[in-house]
Amino acid sequence: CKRSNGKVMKQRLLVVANRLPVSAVRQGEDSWALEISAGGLVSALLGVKDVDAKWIGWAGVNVPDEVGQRALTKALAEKRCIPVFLDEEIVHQYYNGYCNNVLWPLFHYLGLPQEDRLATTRSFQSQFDAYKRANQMFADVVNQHYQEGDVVWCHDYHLMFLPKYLKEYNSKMKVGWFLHTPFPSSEIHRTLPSRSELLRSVLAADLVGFHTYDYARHFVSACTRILGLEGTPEGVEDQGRLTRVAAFPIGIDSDRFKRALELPAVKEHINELTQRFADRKVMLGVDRLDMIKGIPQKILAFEKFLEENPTWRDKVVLLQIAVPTRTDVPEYQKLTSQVHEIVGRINGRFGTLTAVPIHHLDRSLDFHALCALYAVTDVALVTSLRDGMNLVSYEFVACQGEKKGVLILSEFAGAAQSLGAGALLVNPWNITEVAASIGYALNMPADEREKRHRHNYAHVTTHTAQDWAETFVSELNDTVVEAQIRTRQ
Ligand code: ADQ
Repeated sequence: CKRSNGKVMKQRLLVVANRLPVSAVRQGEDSWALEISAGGLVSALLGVKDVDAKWIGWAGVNVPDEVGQRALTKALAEKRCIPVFLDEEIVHQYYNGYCNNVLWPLFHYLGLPQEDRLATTRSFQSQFDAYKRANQMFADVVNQHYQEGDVVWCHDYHLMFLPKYLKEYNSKMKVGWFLHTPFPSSEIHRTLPSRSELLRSVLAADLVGFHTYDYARHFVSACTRILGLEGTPEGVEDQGRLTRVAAFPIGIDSDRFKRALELPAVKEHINELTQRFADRKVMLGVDRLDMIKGIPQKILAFEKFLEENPTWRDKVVLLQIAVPTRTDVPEYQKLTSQVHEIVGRINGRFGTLTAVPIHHLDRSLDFHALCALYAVTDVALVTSLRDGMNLVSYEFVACQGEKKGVLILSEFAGAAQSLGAGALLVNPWNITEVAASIGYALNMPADEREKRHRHNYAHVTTHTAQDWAETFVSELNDTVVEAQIRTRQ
């Protein structure tokens, strides 16, 4: 808190992310319906004490006309949100192109785009240029709303140029950047044509944060190997200026889940599900339908388990809830058909006239339905091929106070570093190993389940999203910006 004219002022925080935490639907020429999405980041920041947060980002809609833009800006202001308007072409090149087709797969070790290599290579440059242009547009909006003393927290791989552009506007601005995905090994990062520019731009920040110590280490190695800078235990040094680099593992708002489980409607839903699956053990997968989530591998492992354990075939069911994302991208359409094909084959092979082993839903569930599902699950399967953290594993643990189910967790999810002692860790590529872990989990004695659950539950309920945000913001406040160092010298 700061004092101004005797009044205690809250620290102002500008949170900049590609997407605002709202969905906006146009109702008329100058009216908009807004719904705030209560995601992890929103509740994390609501819980941070003495901070007055504002959001800056794209509202997810194309608004070409000024009347619409003015009306949306006004409506968003009531939700403490400030829009960045991106046109369709920029969204195509920057968001679908450079962010989702280049950086996202690369940071998850899936390499640079393979198909149509020549065309892709030619469009690399235009996508990269659009990426920089979009970052500049975000920087312009931040700069318009920045007041002295504000701290600016930039989020994710969409905005790697933002720290550089902000510091160019104002070297005194306090800027933090946090990556929600993994940061890959420097050997992977160095394949990227724009590897150096991206690193240098991020280094303009005062504080750079990752989910795990490994990602932070990869980033520092990339800076030392690719840029020839010096890595120190504190971060990266360039000509006497230190960029602090550290791990800040995210968490969830575990109380929100606990409260939901107490609601009569949720309890009723839990009872219904318990009766519906009374004669079966319930296994659960909840993922965005994305290649990094390892959904085909998970389903194939379940098939192998059924193949090798005929006595379990009518005693277990896998509920796989997969929200479609990026549905206009051909790779994602292919993944959807692949998953449908495998599920169909397995249900045809092991189903009966009255029951199937896999229930696959291509959709999102509302929060209360999700909590009820987590609560009735015996074994959760999180088999991401790579995942920055993976909050589904945390959410499952938070809802298992009574049941004490087992978490099977990919060793390539950041969550493996925090929930590893309680979960059964697996290599998701090794279908034989995952199938064996399913068997182990389903047969696990109650005392072992209890012990493993206790470990994870203690972690999830004490390392919350609020703690994460508070730690990041307080560490950002503690960094000394370059401009201040210069004035002191
Ligand atoms: P995501 O890749 O989106 O996030 P994750 O951390 O698992 O992955 O979060 C997904 C969220 O969406 C969870 O809150 C989950 O409940 C919800 N969700 C998923 N499927 C759903 C469904 N079918 N219905 C309803 N809700 C569903 C990125 C990174 C992660 C990192 C987070 C936070 O990829 O690694 O953990 O950011 O930093």
